[in-house]
Amino acid sequence: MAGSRYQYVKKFELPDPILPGTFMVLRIDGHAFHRLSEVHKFAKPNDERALQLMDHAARDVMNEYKDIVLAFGESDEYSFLFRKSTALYNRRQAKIVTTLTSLFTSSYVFNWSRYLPDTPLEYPPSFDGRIVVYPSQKEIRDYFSWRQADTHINNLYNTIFWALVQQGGETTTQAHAILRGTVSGTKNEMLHSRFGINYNTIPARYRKGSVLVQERVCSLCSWIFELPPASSDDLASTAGETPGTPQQPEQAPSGSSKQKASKKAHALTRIELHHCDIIGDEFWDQRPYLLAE
Ligand code: DGT
Ligand code: MG
Ligand code: MG
Ligand code: MG
Ligand code: MG
Repeated sequence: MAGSRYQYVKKFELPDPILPGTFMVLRIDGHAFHRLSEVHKFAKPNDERALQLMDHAARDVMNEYKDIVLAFGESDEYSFLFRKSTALYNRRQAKIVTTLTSLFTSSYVFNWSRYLPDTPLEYPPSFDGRIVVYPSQKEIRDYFSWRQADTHINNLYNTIFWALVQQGGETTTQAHAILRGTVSGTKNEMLHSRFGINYNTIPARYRKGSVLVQERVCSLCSWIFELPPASSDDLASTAGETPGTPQQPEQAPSGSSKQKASKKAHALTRIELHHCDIIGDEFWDQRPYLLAE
């Protein structure tokens, strides 16, 4: 079809491909969640409902985009790892970042009332998104180690900080002053001696963050454990954390026939939520497919 004389402006839209043969990580982070958490009175230091809502939104993204093999969440952020050879949207950067960040955001809003039923959403939350590419497995391991180490550092600080304020009667200024320059051993000891808290008994969700992983399930195992019949390659498991319901409703499988055809080649998978260590080798050694070519 011949275009109008205005069509030349289309040429100003430049391609923005992501380098082939590299690992892509998409990190989504809540915009100004300092304010969102204050306005909606999130529990300090950790609000389990808000964290579960984040997990739900991330799971929705993974159910829709099967090329995401792993996701890690903490606080108001989630990182998504794509399988190395993904051809999602021909690896167009803006298309991937905007579509997935938008889906995450709408799921967060859509499911808000399930997790915070007594807290009306006061204004529309938003998230930023960025893709970083990494050349090899080493950087991917280090990336996820970096995020999980961050979870630990922040959680330890926030736990002792809010114990000092909420139970110790310190002002926030005093609490900051008390903690200034302390190493983690001192913080652990202070938690124990002053508040009787053993850091290691704090829920793993807060200490380790959330790990959503596309686990491989063989069809024999799924038969033994009476999982749904293997008519689809993806069981789209949504083992639930929704308050009041043991299981989230099954997600509609993603649509295009192209995606369906490519799924045929995959093993049975289900998305599972863990709060486990991802810094050591064990997690990765058990799942070599996460970093496969
Ligand atoms: P940004 O990302 O530059 O737009 O700004 P913020 O305010 O989102 O800052 P960020 O992402 O560095 O820090 C996350 C904020 O979210 C931080 O102020 C604490 C808050 N937040 C996240 N999870 C929780 C929670 O479970 N409970 C409470 N009380 N606050 C939380
Ligand atoms: Mg930020
Ligand atoms: Mg933020
Ligand atoms: Mg953040
Ligand atoms: Mg369009």
